Amino acid sequence: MRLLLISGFLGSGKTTLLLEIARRLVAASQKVAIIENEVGEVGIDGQYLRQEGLEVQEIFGGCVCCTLSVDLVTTLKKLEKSVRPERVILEATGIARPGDIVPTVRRYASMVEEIQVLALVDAARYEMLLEVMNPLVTAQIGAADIVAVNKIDEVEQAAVQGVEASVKELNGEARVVAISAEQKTNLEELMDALR
Ligand SMILES: Nc1nc2c(ncn2[C@@H]2O[C@H](COP(=O)(O)OP(=O)(O)OP(=O)(O)O)[C@@H](O)[C@H]2O)c(=O)[nH]1
Ligand SMILES: [Mg+2]
Repeated sequence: MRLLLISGFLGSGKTTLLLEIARRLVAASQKVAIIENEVGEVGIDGQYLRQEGLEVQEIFGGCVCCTLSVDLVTTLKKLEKSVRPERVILEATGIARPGDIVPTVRRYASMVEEIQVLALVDAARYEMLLEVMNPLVTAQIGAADIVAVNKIDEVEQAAVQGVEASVKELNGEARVVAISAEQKTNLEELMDALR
């Protein structure tokens, strides 16, 4: 199985984007499973998504980047046995550092052949978050293979370019795509990066 890890600060649009990606993969005949990691209550309707052909597992009450890393490995193993998905999409909590999740998966979940890390940033709040939450935001961007600059429908084009430039300074290797998960803008380009 391939694992797509979606990180990004609280409210950056992770769930919205995850559902769009999952639906596109299912439409392309891939077997997809979702793992939702929430600190508090679960914000996704697993029952409803199962009707769409998406298997959903929930891990809540902590972060899979630290206290619940064992639960993540257990859940991946369980999925491999029961569903055998080609893709697993994991929504991390907003405070997760992907750099702490990837080594655990590599080491203890051998059925995961490939890990892609996607960091989502909210174009409208990027500058503010970079200032207030600098270590977390820079860690999320730094660990990403792909950075999606989201909510471009909310800001001017010049502001989007400013965010993209700043992201590229923090991570020169990552592919950067400007999107609107809600308005489904540029999602094809993003899907291309996930192929
Ligand atoms: N304008 C705009 N709003 C968006 C976009 N994507 C998501 N949102 C909105 O942003 C809010 C948060 O979206 P979620 O998908 O729940 O974000 P999240 O990162 O999963 O949030 P948490 O799991 O609580 O950290 C919701 O009100 C979405 O409708 C976008 O591209 N444009
Ligand atoms: Mg969410």
